[in-house]
Amino acid sequence: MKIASAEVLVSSPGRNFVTLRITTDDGFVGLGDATLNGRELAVASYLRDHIAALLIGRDAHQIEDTWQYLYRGAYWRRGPVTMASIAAVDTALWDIKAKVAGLPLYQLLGGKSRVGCLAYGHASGVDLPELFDSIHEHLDQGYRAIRVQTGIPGLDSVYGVASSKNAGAGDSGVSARYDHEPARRSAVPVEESWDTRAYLRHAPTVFEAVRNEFGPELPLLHDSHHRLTPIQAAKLGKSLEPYDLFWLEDVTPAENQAALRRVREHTTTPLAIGEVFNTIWDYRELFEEQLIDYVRSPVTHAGGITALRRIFDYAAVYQIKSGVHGPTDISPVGLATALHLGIAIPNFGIQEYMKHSAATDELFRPTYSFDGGYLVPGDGPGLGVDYDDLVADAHPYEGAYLPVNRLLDGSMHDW
Ligand code: GCO
Ligand code: MG
Repeated sequence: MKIASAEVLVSSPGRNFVTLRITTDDGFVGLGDATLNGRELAVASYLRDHIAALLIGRDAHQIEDTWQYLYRGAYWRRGPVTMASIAAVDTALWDIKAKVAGLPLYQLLGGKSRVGCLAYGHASGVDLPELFDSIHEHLDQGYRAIRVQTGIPGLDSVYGVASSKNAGAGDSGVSARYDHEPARRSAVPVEESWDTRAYLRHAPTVFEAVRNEFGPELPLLHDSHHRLTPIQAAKLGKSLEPYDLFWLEDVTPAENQAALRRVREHTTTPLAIGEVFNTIWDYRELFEEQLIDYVRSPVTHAGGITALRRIFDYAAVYQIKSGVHGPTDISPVGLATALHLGIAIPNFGIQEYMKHSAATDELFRPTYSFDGGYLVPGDGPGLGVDYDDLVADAHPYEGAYLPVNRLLDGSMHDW
């Protein structure tokens, strides 16, 4: 079974998605997500200009060999553009293999290990009343685990927080309160401001209020988006201990993994990291020294199913679990892939889940379901996701950027 075509599809049903569609000579079709938020066209070019032609005529069944061919063969290893491109090829080939077998993809990964993948949603508000409303909305929608982000007194807008008072703000370029809102379109990134001391003072008061209102049971998560130094992160982890977080995410910048050693020395708050990591090598120190509790890499940016499964197996040796990145800038193809993997692996932890817009679901027609707090992949052959060209034609690419962040004196900061 040979690969006959590899098409790179860029569409924008509210936000931009890059999708690879591989078709075999006997007519099987597989999809892979290659979306890199704010840098989409770089991946589209890598796939179109440097990979597509290499795939034609290859045996579609040889997934591992194709992965090695693209990774080792490029010489220029790692990086989000390369690894998102390889991920899309890998995922599309797994989709095809499962369709040929007539099985949902998770069956090829060992079958179900659980009834569903526990999901967490994004609740946020500029102040406590708005935050509480948002948590209630999420609970009403069935969520059983909640990420909590709020505004900080003195700052106009904060990453991951959106509300009626501050429409449009959101960490992935969409409103976190109303997940289905479109990406912010602008010729240049929106600028936000940041004050770490105000944040460190405010965060524990928010979690105290949330625990008082919602009780001790509800799993709560929080994302610091790489903004702290190790000692600040240690202080935050310690100050949040009484509120029993499920995890504290991305406390320090991802480049320096050793920073987490300092954080770990000081706090028992569980740590999650990895949404911007793209290979198994990024985790070596973190796993072997048991510095983290959850792996955040998405299939889309970490080289596909072949590579992420290896990362999870390595993590399992150290009792570290999955916590796959799943904001709306991961397409339904990427989310479906995470669910097939998540339902099969032994060390599943939790899955991030923000609902996509209606237009996005119309385009990709995902068959996964969300019920009682759990996400379950579709039971048809393959990934259970489609691509409707007619719908895509109505939603052409439009440039959109993630925000940037400055300290109050104007210095650029991690956002
Ligand atoms: C999360 C993330 C995202 C990222 C976004 C960047 O935990 O969901 O921090 O929202 O900011 O995916 O494109
Ligand atoms: Mg995050």
